[in-house]
Amino acid sequence: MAENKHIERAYELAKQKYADLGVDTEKAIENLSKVPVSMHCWQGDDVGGFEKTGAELEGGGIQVTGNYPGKATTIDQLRGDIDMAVSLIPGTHRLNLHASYLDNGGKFVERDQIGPEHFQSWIDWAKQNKMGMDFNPTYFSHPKADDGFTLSHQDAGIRKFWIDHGIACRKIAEKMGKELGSPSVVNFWIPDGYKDIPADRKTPRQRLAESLDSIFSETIDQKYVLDAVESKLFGIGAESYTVGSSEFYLGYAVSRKKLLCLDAGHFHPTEVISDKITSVLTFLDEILLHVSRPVRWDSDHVVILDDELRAIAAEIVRGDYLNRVHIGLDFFDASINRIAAWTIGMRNMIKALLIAMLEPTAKLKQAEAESDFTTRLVMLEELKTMPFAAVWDYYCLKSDVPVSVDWLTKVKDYEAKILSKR
Ligand code: RNT
Ligand code: ZN
Repeated sequence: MAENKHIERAYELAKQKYADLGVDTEKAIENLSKVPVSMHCWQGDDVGGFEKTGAELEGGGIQVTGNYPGKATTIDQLRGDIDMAVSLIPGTHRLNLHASYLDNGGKFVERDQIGPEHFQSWIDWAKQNKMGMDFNPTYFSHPKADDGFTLSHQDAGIRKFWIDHGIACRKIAEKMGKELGSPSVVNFWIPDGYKDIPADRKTPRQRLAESLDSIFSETIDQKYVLDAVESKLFGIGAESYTVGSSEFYLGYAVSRKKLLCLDAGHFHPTEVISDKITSVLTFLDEILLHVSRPVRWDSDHVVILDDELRAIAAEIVRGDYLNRVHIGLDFFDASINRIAAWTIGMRNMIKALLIAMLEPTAKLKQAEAESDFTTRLVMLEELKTMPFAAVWDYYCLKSDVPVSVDWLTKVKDYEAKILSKR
């Protein structure tokens, strides 16, 4: 247990050290507290959802590995787990829900039939928790997605089913946006693609563009809904061709004025999304990030404080993009305690933003403008060992959440009392 007076003393020393660099730690903390991160519901139950009782991932599209005990199998359990995680994370954040997490009162509802009524209990719950909500149509784990195609399917009936699902999801999100007072980002990701080399790469892409246009044909006020489209490089079972590639959705987003979603795991292994932020924001008003961690492939490991996470945060802050970049997390690890997974990822994202806000960016840019690359490199290296941890601990203390590793004690306790009884 870290003692408060030690945390405060360490903070005062750090504050002085940052002030010497021209950085105001109080200001950084204040700015940080205003940045919402959208926490993905699907880490809590391995992307199972509540369409049927005891739902597991079926069919292709997404892979989760691990069988750590205690996963949430009911809506109440998932909400309890989210509450627990949120109590360990400083700041006010958002909940990112998938359509398959509907509250259908135990009676199966097909995806093209869902409506705001199936999400009212989530909206009420989010309101109580002072969280905004983001939303996702679910284009996987469904018999009509079994052959690997949804919105670009060659069968018009199947396409229609998935178009109707997309339309229903925007209506649901509109209700969320209206009731919760901030726009709900609705992210479209589909798994469509071929395992082996296609003979026709063109037609599915034309069909996808048409399907998306049908979904978006109704204008919904951007005060309530922001549509996003997420590209991908490949998937398991779709190694040779992905209909919704990066170029496809970049073109779509620019031409239709949609948000582009950049998922950290959806590019070639040496490509990083941190370098894409300034590029796409030259042409788009807003984007969505799926902050994830690919390990050799799109493995969706828990987000850690690595160089790329720091670079993502630095790009957002340096570019003054906090109002144009919606930060969401996207990972699912079923091999460790799921509440810990959320907490690690969320705290790291926020910590990376803090580190970015503690950077004397103007000084770095000045060195660069003067072509003094020596100073630029020296400063960037020195910044790595600045005492940001003291500012972070102080921020946690002031936000009434556990400091340092103390949060793990609470998770272990919750595991013993609740998770292990499931
Ligand atoms: C899949 C995409 C997508 C999903 C979520 C559950 O590769 O990253 O964002 O992870 O919709
Ligand atoms: Zn994603």
